[in-house]
Formats: sequence, structure tokens, C-alpha cells
Amino acid sequence: MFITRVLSGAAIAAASFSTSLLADTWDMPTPYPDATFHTVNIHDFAKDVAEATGGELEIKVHSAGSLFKHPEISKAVRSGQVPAGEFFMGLLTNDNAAFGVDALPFLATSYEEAERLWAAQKDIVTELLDQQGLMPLYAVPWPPQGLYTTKEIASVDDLAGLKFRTYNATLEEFANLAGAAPTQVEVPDIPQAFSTGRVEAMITSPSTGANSKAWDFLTHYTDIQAWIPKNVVVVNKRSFRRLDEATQTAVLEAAAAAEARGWEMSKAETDAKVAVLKENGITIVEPSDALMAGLRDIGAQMLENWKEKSGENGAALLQAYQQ
Ligand code: PCA
Repeated sequence: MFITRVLSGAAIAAASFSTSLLADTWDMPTPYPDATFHTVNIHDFAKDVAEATGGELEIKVHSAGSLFKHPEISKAVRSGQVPAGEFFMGLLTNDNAAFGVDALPFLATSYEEAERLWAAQKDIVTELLDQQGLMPLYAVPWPPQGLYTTKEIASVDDLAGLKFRTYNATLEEFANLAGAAPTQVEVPDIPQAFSTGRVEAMITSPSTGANSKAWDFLTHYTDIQAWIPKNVVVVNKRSFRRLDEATQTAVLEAAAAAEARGWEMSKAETDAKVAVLKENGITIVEPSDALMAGLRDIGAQMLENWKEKSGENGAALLQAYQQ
């Protein structure tokens, strides 16, 4: 940045000319702040692509919803306004329930189960994205989702009436079934939503809690490990096809590396970020049996609702996961 600012216009022109006339730059919108491990991983992905292509393809990451707001990112890639982007896969659950299976409570709660669920979900998600002119490059999970509140939560009854921050329709359904009052809030807006009293509880990962400095506005983290949802990085198929073959291969190889790296980063995040919460004074609570039983009941009902919505695709997906 600094260097760009002090260079004269002529120097900038010379510098960009010296890379290559054919070099391509892709703007890539992402929803989460730079410190988020997903975003760190995407920056590494972009670096790998630039290196592997000798600078022929530069991916410029626009984090924290700065280029497109989170709900607009998938549409922006679909319409070709941008060639690539990242979003929370379960945001598309209203397009098709298969996108949101990983946000269902207690269906897959360990990384091993999450891996099997992704394996069962991948073909269907790939086909659904294909119908939208998109191709998935890779998907990476968030750490297991836990409950953040301003008081101890002993049972589901204690959630009743709480103003509850949500991030997709599945979590909104959960909040409603728990008797809470859901409000959709994007990650960069979490601190303000709490400090202004718009919300007073949330379910999210240790990562997002720690990165949002949850200790500034709440006191308890209950480690319910309820689900392991994923972000997906997609590319517009036409944009991808326009790349020469060597560049396409470089993108796919960097994507495979990013997926493997991202899963490891996610696993490492879990304990590290719970420790950060603790260091900063958050009370880490093991959930009571009563709370878990109540949450599992809600999860069971949500799975039934999901089966109805997802139809044949959903049945095939669940069968592949459960066998
Ligand atoms: N962080 C994102 C999605 C899931 C997570 O752990 C969020 O809170 O919106």
C-alpha cells in the first residue's frame, strides 16, 4: 500500500506493464474479517495461485463484506460481476436444503463426522451449484458451534425470550424453536449488535467469539459443540473456462491444498480460541444434561423438517452419510 502511494503514476504504469499483458486479476469478495482463519487461508490460496501461475492470475481478496455484503456474494459470482467468492454454505439453504445439512444441530459434531458429511454432500452441492453457473473450489469447516450468553444457561427454558443473533435460516429456525427472538447479524457487525442491545445471545464458533472479543459484551460460553458448518469458495464457471489449461490446473491444485490446510487450521482453532475466551474472563461451561437433552429434541425436530424440505436429494444424502 505504502509503496503504491509513493510511486508516481508513470512508475505504477511501468510496474504493472512489466508483469504481463495477459495477466488477469480476479476480485474475490469474502464475508469475514482478515484475522479469521478462513480469510487467512484464502489469502494463502491467492498467493499459491499467483506463484504457480507466475503472476498470470492475481486473486485480490476483498474481506469482511467490503466489496459485496455476505448475502450478495453468491449472486455476484453467479452473475459474473466477480469471478470468485466465499460464503457460508448454509446461507443457500433456502435455495436447496442440501446446502444447509451441515448447520443442523447434532447431525455431525466431530471433525470425523463433518468429513463424512461433506463427502456425502459434495456431489449434490456440486450439481446444485453447477445449475447456478458455479463450481465449488473447496469447503472448510468452522470449529464446533457453542452457545454465548450473558448468564448461565441450565436448560432450553433459559433461552426463552432472549434476543438471539443468527447467521442463516437454519439457526433462525433453531432460535424460534428455543423460544428465543432471532435477528440476522453478519460477523463484522456482532460487537455493535451486542453493545447496542439488539442481541444478547448467539451460537457460533470459538473463533468468531474470540475474534469478536465476546468478553466485551457477554460472560458465558457453553461448549455444546452442536454442529460444524462450512464455508465454500466458488468460482463462476465461465470465468474458470476462460483461463488457459495450465492456469485452471494451478487453481484446482491450490484449492485442494487450501481445503486440506483449512481443515487442519479449523481443528487447531478450536482449543486455541476457547483458551483465548478463558484468558479474557469468559466462563467456560460444560453443558448440563438437561440443556443437552432439550437441544437434542430441537435438533431432532429440525432434522424432520429438513427431511421434508430436502426430499429425494436429502434422503440420498443422509443415506450416504449414515451408511
Ligand atoms: N462463524 C460464522 C459462521 C459460523 C461461525 O463459526 C458466524 O458466526 O457467522
